[in-house]
Amino acid sequence: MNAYVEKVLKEVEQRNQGEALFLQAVKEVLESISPVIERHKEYQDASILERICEPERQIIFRVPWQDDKGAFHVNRGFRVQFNSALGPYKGGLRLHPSVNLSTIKFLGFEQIFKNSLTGLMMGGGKGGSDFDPKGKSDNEVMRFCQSFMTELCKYIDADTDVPAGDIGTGAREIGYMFGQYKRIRNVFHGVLTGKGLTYGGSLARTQATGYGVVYFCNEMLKDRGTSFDGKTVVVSGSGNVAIYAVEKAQSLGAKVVAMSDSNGYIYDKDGIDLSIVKQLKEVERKRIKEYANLKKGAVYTEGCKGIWTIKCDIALPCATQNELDGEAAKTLLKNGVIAVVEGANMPSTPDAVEAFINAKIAYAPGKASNAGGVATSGLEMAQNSQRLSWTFEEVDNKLHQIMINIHKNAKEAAEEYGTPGNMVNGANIAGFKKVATAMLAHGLI
Ligand code: NDP
Ligand code: 2IT
Repeated sequence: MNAYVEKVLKEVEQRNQGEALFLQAVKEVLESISPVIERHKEYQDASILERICEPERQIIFRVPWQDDKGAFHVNRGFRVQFNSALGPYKGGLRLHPSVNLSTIKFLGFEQIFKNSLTGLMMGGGKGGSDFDPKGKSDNEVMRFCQSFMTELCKYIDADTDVPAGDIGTGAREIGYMFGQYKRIRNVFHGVLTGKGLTYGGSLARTQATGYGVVYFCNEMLKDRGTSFDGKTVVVSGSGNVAIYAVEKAQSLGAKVVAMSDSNGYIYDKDGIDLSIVKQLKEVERKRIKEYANLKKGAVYTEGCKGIWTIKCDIALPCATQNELDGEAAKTLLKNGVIAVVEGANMPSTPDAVEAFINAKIAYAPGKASNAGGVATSGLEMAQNSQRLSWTFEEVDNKLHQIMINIHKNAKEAAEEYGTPGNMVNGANIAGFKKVATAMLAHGLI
């Protein structure tokens, strides 16, 4: 590693002690871009790395709310406005009990490079809370979302910072948050994306992340002279990203045999019936376990990590960070996996990533392959600014083209810097260069 990059990494580790996820994300990016720093002395002279690793602004706030029995609760809210070199801060809001500052900083940091890769004008940010929407009534979720937005609305705006969904934040939560923002600020504009279709949402945003993952994977398969047709696929998770990755993979002729949630996984040798999963997860908010009661021949196994022991050609991790470790990677490779393309953010541990790269399979990091979600959020912002709505086909075609471009740019950057086929390096380098160039142009800020 370049000496300046190493020095910055040490400083970042020193200043952010205990923030394991954030440090994992920073280390990967800095290692990848080391050869760029060697070639571009101007980045070091302008302390670009020190600046890019420090969020522009971090907001942490109290979120008090009342449950249905009248008891008081307090959660912690976060919004990390990481980098605005390319546009308004943009990134989702995660609602999950595991959320802390390190989680949000890792996601916000990744988002800078992901948003840059989309080619749209979006900076990087992320937010959320340690609130757990699971098991809460609609009214409890509404009161939480209203309280969360009562504070957050002071810091966001359609041209400043535009949050969206992520784990635990879907159409219901975005609706409550949008309502409260509009009520307090007395403006109706595209301050959030992932909105409902009746009040400014974009067609195809719901599908975008999952479809984008499959579009991206398809480009990698094409390069290797193959396709989804007839392939056996395993998709972890059963939320927004997982469901629409399965839908698109099936439409391209793949057989998806497994999905999961945080409790366990289902194996359906005949191919997953997605309509059952949608009903269970999108409508009834039930556990994936129920699938085995509804579909003959399907088997449920407790514990989600076992999903990677199922033999498959293509694995799409679409649940959460570090869900696929070195051991799981070894098992997948032993079973003959040809592609691992990430729908989640940082789902593979560093050991797993190394194993995939060494094995020279088609491996894509989330910041490239799941960028279709935020890209389509960017398209939602564009439609809101125009006060127009595009058709499903129009948005889907743009999404498809964006994924093709990201694949091409990451692939070319990997080649340019001497590591052909390494999409981790390619994505980090291509994403970084654009942000760094803009930061240089803006002077010392
Ligand atoms: P959802 O909340 O819709 O679904 C999350 C899924 O992952 C659920 O099946 C959930 O199971 C599972 N999951 C969550 N946490 C864990 C955990 N700790 N261990 C095992 N499984 C877990 O979220 P999304 O589908 O939106 O997000 C999935 C991933 O994709 C995340 O990494 C997110 O950051 C990323 N992403 C999302 C985008 C979007 O547009 N929504 C865009 C780009 C990336 P359970 O219900 O049991 O918790
Ligand atoms: O991780 C992500 O890119 C998202 N959760 C989507 C962010 C967005 O602004 O649509």
